[in-house]
Amino acid sequence: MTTWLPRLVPVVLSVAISACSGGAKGSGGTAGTAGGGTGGGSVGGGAGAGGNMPDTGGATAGGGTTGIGGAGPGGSTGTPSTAGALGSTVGSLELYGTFHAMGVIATLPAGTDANSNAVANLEYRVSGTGDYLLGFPLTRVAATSFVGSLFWLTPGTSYDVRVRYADPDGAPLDGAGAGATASTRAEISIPSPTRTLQVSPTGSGTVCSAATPCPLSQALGQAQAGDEVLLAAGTYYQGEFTISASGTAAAPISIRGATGAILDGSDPATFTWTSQAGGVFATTVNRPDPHLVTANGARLYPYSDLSSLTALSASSTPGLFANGTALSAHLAGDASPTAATMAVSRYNYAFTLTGSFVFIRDLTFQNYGQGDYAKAIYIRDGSDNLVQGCRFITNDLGIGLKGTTDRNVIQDNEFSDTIFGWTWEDVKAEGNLETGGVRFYSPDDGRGTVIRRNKFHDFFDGLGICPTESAAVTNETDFYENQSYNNGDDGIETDGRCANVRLWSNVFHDTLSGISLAPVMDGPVYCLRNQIYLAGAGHSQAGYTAIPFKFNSDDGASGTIYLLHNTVDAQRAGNDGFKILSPGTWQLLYTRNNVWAGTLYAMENANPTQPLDMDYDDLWSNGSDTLVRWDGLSNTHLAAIPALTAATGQQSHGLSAAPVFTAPATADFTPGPSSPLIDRGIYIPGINDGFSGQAPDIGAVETK
Ligand SMILES: [Ca+2]
Ligand SMILES: [Ca+2]
Ligand SMILES: [Ca+2]
Repeated sequence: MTTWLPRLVPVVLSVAISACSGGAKGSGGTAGTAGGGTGGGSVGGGAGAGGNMPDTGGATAGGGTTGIGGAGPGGSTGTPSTAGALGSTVGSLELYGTFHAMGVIATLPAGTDANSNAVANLEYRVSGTGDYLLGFPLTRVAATSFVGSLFWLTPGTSYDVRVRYADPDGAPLDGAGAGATASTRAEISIPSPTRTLQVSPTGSGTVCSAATPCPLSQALGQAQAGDEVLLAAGTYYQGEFTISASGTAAAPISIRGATGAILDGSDPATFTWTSQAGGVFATTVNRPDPHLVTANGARLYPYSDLSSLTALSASSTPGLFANGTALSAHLAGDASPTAATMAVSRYNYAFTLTGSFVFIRDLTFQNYGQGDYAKAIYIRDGSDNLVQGCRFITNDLGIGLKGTTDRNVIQDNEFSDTIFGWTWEDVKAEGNLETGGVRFYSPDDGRGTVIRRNKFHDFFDGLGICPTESAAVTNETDFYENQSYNNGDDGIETDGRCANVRLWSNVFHDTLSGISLAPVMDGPVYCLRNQIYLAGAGHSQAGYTAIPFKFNSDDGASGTIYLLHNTVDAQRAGNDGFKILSPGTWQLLYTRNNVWAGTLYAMENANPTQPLDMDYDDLWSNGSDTLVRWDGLSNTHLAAIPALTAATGQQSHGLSAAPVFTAPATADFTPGPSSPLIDRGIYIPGINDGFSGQAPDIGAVETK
């Protein structure tokens, strides 16, 4: 899979950049020419957006360029700002760097922009190196508060950042701003341990050497900063370890598995199963409330009473009923559990981390599912921890985070369950199995979580990355280069308190919905260069179809959502490329340079009262109905882009053409040589700098 992560080249070409062409609509889809910048400039102007735009397009500050559109970049660098020094300093600026991004939070003194019509433009450079480049403008989130992000930064690098206000009311705010300098986060380095504590499943004593390994509990108790706890191969039927010690950046506490090291939350005891009426078998377990029981590796549906279990009332799904230590199971074909490989959860969790700089690597976690809120790893007020290279197989939850949890990194892991085949309604009725691989409990006031290069599959929701509540001003969560597939509801939920949350270059397939933003409270949330195909999967009795991006919610209002350079290819028959359902309210849904390829409609909008600003997208469907269906119009069926634009004001530079991907059947969504997507997008500063050819390509992948 091609991922697209342009790097800022800290060399600024001396290119003449014309000022933004104001609020005028750009010309016919050429989005700036390389090295010159003539087109575009159309994304401001508040088209259909009810004044919520972060940019107003027409405003210029001190002769410089503003707005999201405008001049094209020169060569492979970003576009230099031509605005010169800030007029004066106003307000304050907070920066928060992650590896490849940086949150920017700008605050004005109360009353500075009483009519709330100023915009906050963003400029940045590698510290001390030449001209400032244009970033993506900030989003107003309150009367005096703006939030934005820088993308594609280099880890461990200092950046000068400044916000420059453009206020149509002129002085004193217009041309003024604030600057600050901060570094992105350096990549994690894992130093060699100062001491290795060797552990085995049958270890004993306190020595913890290779010759005489100790129990896991002993090594964890001894571990201090710089130590590594090394688990030899084997299955550890253990759990509920709380690790309160902390390492340091230079000397973390490492907990690492040798190949074949498995932490298993199930009870290794052999249970005696007694046949009951109706194909049910019963036993007594050693610890009450085993929520998670598997038979031959497949999770049993947790029925709420014996009669439901006997009848297998959840779509005939094999199941369990637990009542204290009394456990009943009903397998397929009324088979006896004695003839199956059974796993009965005994532990609620493997590790709880309350400290910092604990690095957990290369371990398998399975069968943690006893009691309420079970999870394999619980990060509780712990920061700067790392979970890397681990395999999470059938736990109630892989990793849960709660409290003050800053800068935890979850990377290169695989999370899975076995419930993709269950019906949507049965999972909803059960109520506790929508968790997936990673979840933030509420409240989570931390910032800077990075979740990257993981796989999430065979869940209901792949994972969720926004807590319901957070006291932090922004989350600063990055989710990128992950894969989420075979999930019966959402590939990922960002539902909740979600401000400065960035999702890029992820792949979602064979899920019902791809990315759920329902709602994303406060915002902004950025979805960039994600690929969503074969949505509409799953097993719903109601016959739900694909919602590649989900906005509908009755749980509250979303902030501003940016969908830029995503590719949706429905592929599965009878599904839309883009679908807005009701109810739901949001500040603004802003889309540019996306492919919405459906097999029913390219796009449906069943919630037309909410503010949209959509342009430069490719709308395509090979279905037999019209291109677009849009509620609230005298003719809800629109056959082509001009009719859509005339009726709704959207997509005035939109494209409707078969995308001609290189090999969509094998998930290569690179535009083919004859693709109409090539050079058809609009330049967006801070987002698609460094494009090839004459302009950015529409969709997730830029041709080289
Ligand atoms: Ca003003
Ligand atoms: Ca969901
Ligand atoms: Ca191009």
